[in-house]
Amino acid sequence: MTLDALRALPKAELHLHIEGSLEPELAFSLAARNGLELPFADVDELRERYEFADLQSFLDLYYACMTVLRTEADFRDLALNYLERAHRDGIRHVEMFFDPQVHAANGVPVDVVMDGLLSALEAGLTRFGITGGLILCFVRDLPVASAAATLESVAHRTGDLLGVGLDSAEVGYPPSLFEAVFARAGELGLHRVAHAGEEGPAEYIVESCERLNVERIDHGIRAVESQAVMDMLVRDRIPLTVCPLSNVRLRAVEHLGAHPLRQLFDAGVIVTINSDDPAYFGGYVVDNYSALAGVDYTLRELATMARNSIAASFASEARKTELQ
Ligand code: ES4
Ligand code: ZN
Repeated sequence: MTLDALRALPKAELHLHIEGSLEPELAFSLAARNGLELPFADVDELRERYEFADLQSFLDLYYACMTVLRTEADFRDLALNYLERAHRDGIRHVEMFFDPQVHAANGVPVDVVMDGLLSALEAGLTRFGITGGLILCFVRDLPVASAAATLESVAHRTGDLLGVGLDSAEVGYPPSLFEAVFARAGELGLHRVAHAGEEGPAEYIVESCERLNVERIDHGIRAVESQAVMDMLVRDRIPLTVCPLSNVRLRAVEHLGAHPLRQLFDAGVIVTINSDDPAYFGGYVVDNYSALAGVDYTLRELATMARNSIAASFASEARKTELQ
């Protein structure tokens, strides 16, 4: 199966932390532009750190690199870089996560972040015809009150957001902590998604559905540990945004051949393929599709997952029809 065949499939990317698309070269050039020092000598030394033991060891590096993102132009350049790549890979629609609480801690107001990202999305639409939007993620290992305040700070501009999500360190931070915040997001007319069952237990997937009313689960791979959770995902048609290369790099899965995606797909769960943090995990969306082709997924199966990604997106029905 050729890369071109995989590129040609109309696809949506539904699980992308835009800060995770920060390549080392761009990180150093933004650091220089902003008069900041990164704690690495050069691009090669930074790349050498891309060896992770688990989610937390990745998050430590990810948050360190994010400190170079300071201005509206930084966020625009970051997202435009991603969109150019996405266009080459046949991505027609993208729903981008961002972490405003982390940027606020670096002194960057949420409006600056959103304006930069929205400006890139506008350019992506006119230049490449890529549709999409922003999903504001709450960092689950920060206080719930910080998440609530962040949501209120954007309540006047919910038209600039598709929805809210929940990310960062999972174990020990159950979804139920964020029940009131997600209820408020629902009142504001926002879509809701959450990372669950990446490193955390299958029970967090159920909790996200029942207490946070999420419409999709990000990762969700530990669902395979519970037949009841698998049955719920199939029955309620809850899509999963699976990130195969990410799971291998963060050692949630030993190797691609042992990835739970096969069980999920065969059981009839609506699965989609995504990159998560492509600069850090050795691949963008098409690299994920291609790696799966290398462990015996057929073009027909991969095409089903690509179609799932369009159907599971928050694009308008008219746009979905156009892309299917
Ligand atoms: C993340 Cl791979 C992953 N998991 C949870 N939170 C994240 N934030 C950025 N990448
Ligand atoms: Zn993620």
